[in-house]
Amino acid sequence: MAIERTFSILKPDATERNLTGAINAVIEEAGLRIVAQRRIRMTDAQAKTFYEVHAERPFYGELVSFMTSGPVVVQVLEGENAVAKYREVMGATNPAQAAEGTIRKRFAKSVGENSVHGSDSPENAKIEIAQFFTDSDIVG
Ligand code: YYY
Ligand code: MG
Repeated sequence: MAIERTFSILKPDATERNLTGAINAVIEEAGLRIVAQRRIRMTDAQAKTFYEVHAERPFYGELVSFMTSGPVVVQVLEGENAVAKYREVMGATNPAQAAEGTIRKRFAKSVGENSVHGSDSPENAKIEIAQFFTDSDIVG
C-alpha cells in the first residue's frame, strides 16, 4: 500500500474545548503524519461548498451553521492507507455507535458536533485538500 494523503478538520466543538492537541496526539499515535495544518474560521461559502454533497439532507443548514460557528483546524494527514486509517481512528459518525478508543467515542458531543471530519475516499481527499491547501503548504 502506497503512502496516501487524507483531509481532516478538527471541528468547532473540538477547538472550543481546547482539544486540538489531544486529538492530534491520537492522530500521530495512529501513525499518521500531520503534513499541513492551519487554524481558520470557515466562511459560509466554504462550508456550503465543502458539504455540497449533503445539500438536500435535512441536517445541511445546521451542519453549515455549526461549521462556521467557531474556529476549525484544517489538516492534511499522510501515511499508509491514510484515508481508511483515519476513518477508523475517527470512529462512526454517531459517537454512540463509535468504537472504544476512537476520536468520536472519546470526544464527540453528538452526531452533529462530532469533533472531526475525514475524507471518505482518496478521490474526495484530493478534492477536499485542494479546497484549503496548495502544494507548497504541504510539507511531507
Ligand atoms: O463522513 P462523516 O462525517 O462521518 O458523516 P457524513 O455522513 O458525511 O455527514 C457529514 C456530517 O454531517 C457529519 O459529520 C455530521 C453531520 N450529520 C448530522 O448532523 N446528522 C446526520 N444524521 C448525519 C450527519
Ligand atoms: Mg462524510
